[in-house]
Amino acid sequence: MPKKISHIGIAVGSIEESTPFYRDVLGMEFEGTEVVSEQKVKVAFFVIGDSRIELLEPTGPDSPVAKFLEKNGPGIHHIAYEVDDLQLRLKNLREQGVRLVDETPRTGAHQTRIAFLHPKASGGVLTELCQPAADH
Ligand code: CMX
Repeated sequence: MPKKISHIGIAVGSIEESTPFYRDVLGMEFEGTEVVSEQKVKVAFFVIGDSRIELLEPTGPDSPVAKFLEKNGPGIHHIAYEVDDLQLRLKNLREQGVRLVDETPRTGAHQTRIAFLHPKASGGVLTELCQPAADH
């Protein structure tokens, strides 16, 4: 069973311009930014209970988030569930014939191991599974 919602990813054109809404209007704690080069995004995290809101800004025109923004404009991009057995889950999902974006885990923000399920597998919601780094 997934342990919790790790974060909700929101695609934005500019983290700088979007930050005041989350930090100042909603009053959430800003945790910092990080470039996730493997995913071609810059991310910013805001703490909400035991979860996060993750703002996603593309770092180049070939970023999946750039494509999303072009097609849909800013908005909710994905939901990430925290798990502690990512490899095993991917194996089980493959065996169930679930359409995956990532067959094997990749590196996400904070050195987490992540894998995406295709939005067509879940009725249109891009789904991420994420396993925290061992020393997290
Ligand atoms: N949520 C829901 N549906 C989405 C979606 C999203 N975020 N992104 C794409 N789709 C849908 C599209 O609307 C399209 O549907 P239709 O065929 O009905 O029009 C379909 O999926 C294919 O989309 P596309 O625009 O043609 O884009 P691609 O197939 O090239 O890529 C996807 C889609 C999901 C495979 C790609 O975006 C991907 O690999 N995503 C995972 C990686 C990622 O998003 N990284 C950024 C975040 C990293 C992080 O959080 O660290």
